[in-house]
Amino acid sequence: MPHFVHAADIHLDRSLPALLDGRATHSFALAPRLAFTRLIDYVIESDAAFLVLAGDVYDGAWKDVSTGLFFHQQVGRLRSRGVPVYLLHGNHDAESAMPKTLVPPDNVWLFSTRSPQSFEFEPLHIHLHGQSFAQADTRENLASGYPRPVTGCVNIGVLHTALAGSPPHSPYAPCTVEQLRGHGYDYWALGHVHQHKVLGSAPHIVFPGNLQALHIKELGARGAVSVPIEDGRLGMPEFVPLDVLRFHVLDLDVPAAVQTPATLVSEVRKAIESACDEADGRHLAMRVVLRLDAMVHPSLCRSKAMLRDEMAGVFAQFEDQVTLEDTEFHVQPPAAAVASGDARDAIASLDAYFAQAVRDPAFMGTLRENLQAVLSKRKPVETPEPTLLEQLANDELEAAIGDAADQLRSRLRTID
Ligand SMILES: [Mn+2]
Repeated sequence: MPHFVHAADIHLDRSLPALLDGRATHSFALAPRLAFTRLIDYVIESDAAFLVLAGDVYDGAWKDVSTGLFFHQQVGRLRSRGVPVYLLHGNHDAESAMPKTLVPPDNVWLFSTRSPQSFEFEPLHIHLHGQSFAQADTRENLASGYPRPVTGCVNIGVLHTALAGSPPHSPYAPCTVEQLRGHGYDYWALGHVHQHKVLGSAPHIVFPGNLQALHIKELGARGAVSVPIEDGRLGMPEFVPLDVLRFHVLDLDVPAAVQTPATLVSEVRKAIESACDEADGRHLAMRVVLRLDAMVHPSLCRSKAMLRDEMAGVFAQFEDQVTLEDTEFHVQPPAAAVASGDARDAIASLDAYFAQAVRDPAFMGTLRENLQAVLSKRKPVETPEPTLLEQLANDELEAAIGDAADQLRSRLRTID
């Protein structure tokens, strides 16, 4: 069955988080390019009639011309097969944001920035209407200027927009779903919002989401949308995952029975295995969130540096499937109210003492002075997490006092 493919927000050559750099084995830096190659493969293999790109194909000004050459190579694979590409520029690749460009291949139909422009995919009498961004910061309602639908034909509106506001996305080219619904088109091929969303079926109003997730806040599968064309009408859009790397948060509420690094590692290993089973063969960049309770897990809470090393140790075993993006700790401090008798008094007065200490300039001044003697003799050491001494040397006294308080609390608990 004939169909077309709608994608957006490819952000070619956006560098993925620094945390993932230097792990060349997984080519993270190339993930947006690899996903775009997959998109073109899909267009070819599924024999799509045409491809619509609804903005932010580029992440901004090219570092060098290789970004543009890559795009040409890929759409060139469609050119030789007679497949047109309808291309719209959004805020990231607005005319003003792109000091250098190349003349596009002749199968690419680029929507004008000056006024709405329409193209016809003649074999199926499908009309596409769109306007590219001249400036990144486009605040006018572009859709209101789009032409009326061509009667008796399928009409597709191509638009980069945040609709009536879609935080955290900037409120560009604002418009409402009601406005789009009332415009008379059959399909709105939207871009800008990175989460895949279908906002209606008559007409279809669709954000394909970004083709490749770019950071830990963009979880789950990413891809494009395939839209069937049946007897001069459009069928139900179908999401097609085309990403090469997925972000995942492994949020572990550590059970009370887990008391040693060995049992914790075994829990984490199981969680990694089940996440991999659901990843559809994609490499995962995973953030581990360990939720611990200082009362329940006193020995595990004693050293975050040790836990960090253990997490790195587990993930190293899954090198070809998973990469550790970061480890986060949420330690529930022992509340004074939960302790009993002397322990409760001791914890309560400890809490009061520490709370007062950080607010007392005289105390902090004396502490800083006394520490100078020790710190001036220390040799700097490289550790993934600042040690107490490093924190002190960096004048992070408050953080150091907080950590010291946590340690004292968990020790109070163990002698209880
Ligand atoms: Mn955008």
